[in-house]
Amino acid sequence: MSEKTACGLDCYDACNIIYEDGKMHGDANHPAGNGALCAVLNKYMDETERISKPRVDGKEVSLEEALAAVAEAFNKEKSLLWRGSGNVGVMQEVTDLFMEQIGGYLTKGSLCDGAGAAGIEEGRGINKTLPLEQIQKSEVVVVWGRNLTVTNSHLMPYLEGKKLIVIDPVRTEIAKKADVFLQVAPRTDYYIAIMLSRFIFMEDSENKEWMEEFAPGFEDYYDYTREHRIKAILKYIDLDLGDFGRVLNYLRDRKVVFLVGAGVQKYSTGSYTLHAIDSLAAVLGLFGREGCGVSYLGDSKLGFKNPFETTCKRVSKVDTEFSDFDTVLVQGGNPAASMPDTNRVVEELEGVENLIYFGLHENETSKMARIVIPAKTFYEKEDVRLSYGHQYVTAMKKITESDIGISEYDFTKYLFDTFDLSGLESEEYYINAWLSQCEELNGELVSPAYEALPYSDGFGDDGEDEFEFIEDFNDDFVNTKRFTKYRKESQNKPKDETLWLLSPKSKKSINTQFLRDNKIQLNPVLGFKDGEKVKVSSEHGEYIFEVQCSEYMRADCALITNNTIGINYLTPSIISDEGESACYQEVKVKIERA
Ligand SMILES: Nc1nc2c(c(=O)[nH]1)N[C@H]1C(S)=C(S)[C@@H](COP(=O)(O)OP(=O)(O)OC[C@H]3O[C@@H](n4cnc5c(=O)[nH]c(N)nc54)[C@H](O)[C@@H]3O)O[C@H]1N2
Ligand SMILES: Nc1nc2c(c(=O)[nH]1)N[C@H]1C(S)=C(S)[C@@H](COP(=O)(O)OP(=O)(O)OC[C@H]3O[C@@H](n4cnc5c(=O)[nH]c(N)nc54)[C@H](O)[C@@H]3O)O[C@H]1N2
Ligand code: SF4
Ligand SMILES: [Mo]
Repeated sequence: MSEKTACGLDCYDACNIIYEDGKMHGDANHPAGNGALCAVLNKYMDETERISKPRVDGKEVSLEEALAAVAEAFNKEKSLLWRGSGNVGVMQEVTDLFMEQIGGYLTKGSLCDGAGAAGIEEGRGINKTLPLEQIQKSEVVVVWGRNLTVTNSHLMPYLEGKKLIVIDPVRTEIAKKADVFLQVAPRTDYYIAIMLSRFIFMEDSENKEWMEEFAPGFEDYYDYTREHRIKAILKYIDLDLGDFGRVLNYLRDRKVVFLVGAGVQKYSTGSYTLHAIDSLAAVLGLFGREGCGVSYLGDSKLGFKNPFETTCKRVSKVDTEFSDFDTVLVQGGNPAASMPDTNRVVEELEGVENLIYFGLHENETSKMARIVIPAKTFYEKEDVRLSYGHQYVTAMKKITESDIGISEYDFTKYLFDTFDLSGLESEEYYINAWLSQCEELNGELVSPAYEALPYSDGFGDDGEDEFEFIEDFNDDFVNTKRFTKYRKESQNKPKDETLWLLSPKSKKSINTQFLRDNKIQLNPVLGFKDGEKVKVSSEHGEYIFEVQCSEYMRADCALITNNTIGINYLTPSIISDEGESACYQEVKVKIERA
């Protein structure tokens, strides 16, 4: 007997999984997979111990007792649900319905892709997903701040035979395969996109015909690009005209797809960067054309009517003031490690009377919680998997049973029953509410927002708007006083000794789930040795890491993957200009021998 489900982990690919004779394997027929699952699923997930027993005040108790403690905690005046993305199935949101009933709070904003998504909305109105078949039909692929072989590996077959441009501060695996690789200074992508637009206008390679119909503001955008001084900017971004020339050779009159990742937008200016990249794509006329487009983390729920929509009040997910609440339910997340500015977060969480952790694994947050509720894994419950990387939707079937834990639906049902509330439909009702809105394409379900050629009619909700070019850029970070302290300390030295801190994803984890790390990657010219312990500090905090020398790094960057214990002691809890997003990389760090 075989059954199909989908991987529920937070990942672009949303692989389908076949369960056959007690074994799991990938679905070779699924458009977003090649039959192979990744090492995270095959190995690291199995090796990670799950929480098997509920706890209250440090003591193991029965599930009934733990749930009773949860109910009592929700009798308090002010409560908050802070949900992470440990499982991205839609049923995670069913708990919102209970929060609505008790007048509780939810969060708004994003630890992930919110700044970039806001920039996309500025230009296009809505953030539609670029279908996989358009990537397939392209001639040139620009991988821009997306670590494809690690975070989106099932897209690799789509790149075969294509010209490849990679823009990244790190010589990643995908960069090594590139026809052109720009090892750029971090946080300069806005300028790169503007300069590329400017050069395209200068050499008359712009797609005027397309712009006249869909983006008539292009004359103003041309003027805007001309306000940017070429010489000064090239110096600032550390690139020369030859670099731009090599990229332009591939962009002219080709079918081009940009695969933009989270890396370019972990800054206060993240929205401007995506808006500038989209504006570049518009100059080339890449929207609505076969084999062309910009792919970013799409809005997976676009086009769906969400049965879990509520009218709850919301507080920021990025700098959440947990201690304002009597009861905080952390579901599917690990804020004590994954949120920026760990010193602040831990202090805030310590101020919560009833911290409830509802999750699978022991982590920094579960250790602080007064009540711990074990969850079911995505193999053990019914759900629906949407994707931010492609258009396909999969019904997640329950394929294994376990005595451990409780599903989000059953948890919610328990609370509705205990509080004597009405209005919760059956689990099946909600599953169907999502699945019944999908359409079918080549035997697979696809999102109701699916269009073969997004934006071919135009932009905005109804496709009747024009594309809006970027027309301003606010940056109060670079060349301001924020780093005076660090600059002063290194004043007697010839140059700024602080390094940009990059924190991309790891092959061995999904965020803080599964294998954790303790390394910092540094270019050997900085003089540190492999295995050496260093104290890394920023204006927000400090932590000790172990050096791993890497020639693939720029000398002005340090890299600590986001599964590394202690990383977020270094990061700021500031919020992006647009999109209410975290700005993990808006920070420079100092390295000293520990
Ligand atoms: N420095 C730095 N920090 C970052 C980032 C970065 O780039 N740099 N990236 C950020 C990004 S993009 C993201 S998305 C966030 C992610 O941060 P979080 O959303 O906090 O996710 P995780 O830290 O992976 O924690 C997920 C937890 O979910 C639980 N879980 C898994 N499956 C289930 C389930 O089915 N039910 C329940 N109830 N629980 C489950 C597991 O116990 C696991 O510990 O991290 C952010 N943190
Ligand atoms: N194995 C694995 N897969 C995952 C995850 C995981 O934890 N592990 N997490 C999932 C989640 S939650 C998300 S949001 C996605 C994110 O996946 P991606 O979009 O790939 O994002 P990151 O891994 O954060 O970083 C991508 C690249 O951006 C580069 N970069 C950093 N700063 C800059 C910059 O200023 N400019 C440019 N051009 N590049 C820069 C980094 O060096 C890195 O190579 O991955 C998902 N997939
Ligand atoms: S983590 Fe990503 S690549 Fe791995 S099986 Fe899940 S969806 Fe596929
Ligand atoms: Mo994410």
